[in-house]
Amino acid sequence: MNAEESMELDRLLFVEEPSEPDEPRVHAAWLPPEAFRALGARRVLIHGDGLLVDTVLDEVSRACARYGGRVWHSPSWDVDVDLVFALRGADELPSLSVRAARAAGEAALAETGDGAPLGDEGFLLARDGDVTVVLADAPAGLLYGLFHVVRLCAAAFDPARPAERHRPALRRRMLNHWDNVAVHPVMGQVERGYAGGSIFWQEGRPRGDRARLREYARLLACTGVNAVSVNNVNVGRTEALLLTDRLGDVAEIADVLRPYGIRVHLSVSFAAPMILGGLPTADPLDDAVRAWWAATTRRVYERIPDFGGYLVKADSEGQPGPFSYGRDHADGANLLAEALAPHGGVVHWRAFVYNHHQDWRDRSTDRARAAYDHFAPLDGRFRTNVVLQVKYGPVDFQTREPVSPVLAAMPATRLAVELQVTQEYTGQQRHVCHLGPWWSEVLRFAPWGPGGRTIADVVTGEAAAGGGLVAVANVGDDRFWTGHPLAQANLYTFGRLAWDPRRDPAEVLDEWITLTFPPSATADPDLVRQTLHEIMDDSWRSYERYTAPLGVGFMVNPGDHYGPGVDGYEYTRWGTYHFADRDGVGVDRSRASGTGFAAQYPPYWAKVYESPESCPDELLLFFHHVPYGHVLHSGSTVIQHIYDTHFAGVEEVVAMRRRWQTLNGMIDPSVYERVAERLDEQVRCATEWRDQVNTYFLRKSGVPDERGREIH
Ligand code: GCW
Repeated sequence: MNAEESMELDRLLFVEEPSEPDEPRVHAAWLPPEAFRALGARRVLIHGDGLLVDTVLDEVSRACARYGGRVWHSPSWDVDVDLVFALRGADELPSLSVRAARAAGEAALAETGDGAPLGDEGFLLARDGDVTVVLADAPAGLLYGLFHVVRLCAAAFDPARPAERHRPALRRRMLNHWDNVAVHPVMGQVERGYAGGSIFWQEGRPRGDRARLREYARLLACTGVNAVSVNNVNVGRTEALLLTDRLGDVAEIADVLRPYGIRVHLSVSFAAPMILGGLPTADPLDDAVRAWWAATTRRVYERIPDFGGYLVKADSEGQPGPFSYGRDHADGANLLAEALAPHGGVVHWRAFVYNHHQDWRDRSTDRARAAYDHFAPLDGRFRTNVVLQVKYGPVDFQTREPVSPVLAAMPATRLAVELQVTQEYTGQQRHVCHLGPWWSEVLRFAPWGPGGRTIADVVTGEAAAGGGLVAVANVGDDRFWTGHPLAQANLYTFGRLAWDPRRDPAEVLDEWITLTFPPSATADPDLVRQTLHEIMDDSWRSYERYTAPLGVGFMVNPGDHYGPGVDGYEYTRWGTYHFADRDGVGVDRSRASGTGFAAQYPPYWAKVYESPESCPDELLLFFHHVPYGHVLHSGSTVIQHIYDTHFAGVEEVVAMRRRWQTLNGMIDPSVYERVAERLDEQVRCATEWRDQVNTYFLRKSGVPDERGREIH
């Protein structure tokens, strides 16, 4: 690519002119100006009023200014248009074509679906002759309709396109930022953040970069995310103040995110009445404590009328909680829910509660059991505005875990699944590890047995009253947002799966590729698309192959959780052990001879997981301690499987790097370079994993690789 071409690409793929000449520009991620070309070249009418309608108007105006289209906002004269965005309740307009388009939309609406309303966020897209029409009942629907048109590109104007209606399956689609306000001495500005500093906070103060936040909001709105918590679930002293003295900082963020339909939530400390209110207790049944929460919450809503609610990590890893007062987690969550209820707010209460001072000698305590043991007995006790937020697996965001049994055990509770977009245990945004297929597997899991209701059904709930989908965010102040440019796809995919958890992740990835690498800005779009699929589609499985085997988990370096540390956690207090010895490896979680965790599942899976014979290979070592010679369903022994997958995993990463090199000169050079650099690191780190894991097991077992490859 020559300099001129490269400048042209820059223009198409980056937003925001830098204020200083050498300041890097922020990558536009999946909303490069070029993605708006088809829309921006049209004559567009926007009809309706409201903050989010203004956002649509602004987006369309910018696109039209760039690509030569025209835009009108509810004119009082007749106009000819290609595209109409209209609120259904808005008045008639004099324009004949607009009238016809709206009528066609209404007719299509009556025909499609079951007559259910479009709702607060849904929209309909239909064609009338040469005109495309997007109808919505509420402004947010028009905004989501706008991004749908962007995704469709020219196809949105295809005369043969049948009408389609869309509404999100899940009401709340939420990101949790583990951003600290003050820099934490160990965790830094962002806990488990792999993309630089926080976009919200910097060394104790708000960052104040409104342009960047607005850009973030529009990226999220395009995926469908509609809620964001802005501070770490580990709430320090400075962070606690966001609820009271520093509420203004939160209000400022809310003001920037609001035009994109995103509500702000806050992580709060359960001890806030003591820390902030000077009370002698935070006992959830104490009247003064209840009054404090009620008054404090009222003040929050006076300042931020559409405030989303609280997020709480209680009695977990040192955070305060109701256990200190002999109360349970229903008492704790209901306390906050009661304060939020008059304002329509919701409390997200995390189920990540376990003993983090375990004795590794004690084989009877099983961290995997903890969430179920604490929460399942409380089913039915939570107020309706409590959402119990459950990590997808019973342990902790591992590359492979069974789905948490809590999700099948609390039919009378609103349940949300918590995913981790930030790649704490999956390569920390230095490795390509596309998580869409993994999340989709979790969401499609049928905890009561094949053919039954799925996790997607659980989080959707009856009449969409489920708890929704939540994820820990992966962005920072990095110019590519996510450190690894390809990790942007994880963020995008999360939002799209939260909108529709039944979607095919490969299709979502394809969507992301088309937006991020617009075909019109690429010399060989098919090669780019195919190469990205080849690199990313199976990258989570490659990661799994070269790291901890067969669901045993961890084996990472303690502290930073990056790179191999096979025995890193083996003799610690954290409850994450693999128990490898000279004869075998794995954790016996059966009912018959182990910790009994397998019995926390409904009968179908309890039975499958109970025996090493029926347990799926990929989870074998999560549920069972087996000899190295144990034969898997694949036909391989456990030890040979370990060797084979570790060799294969590294080869796959080497192939990824080779494939990426074929894109040199074809895409934006800065994206190319950043990914290339990270792939070098991935090859290095995967090799280290392979060699340490293989060597470890060769030394433990004494069983040689049957193919005689080099193990150290
Ligand atoms: O996975 C662990 C992380 C902690 C995190 C915790 C949690 C915010 O290592 O850094 O703390 O999970 O989910 O609360």
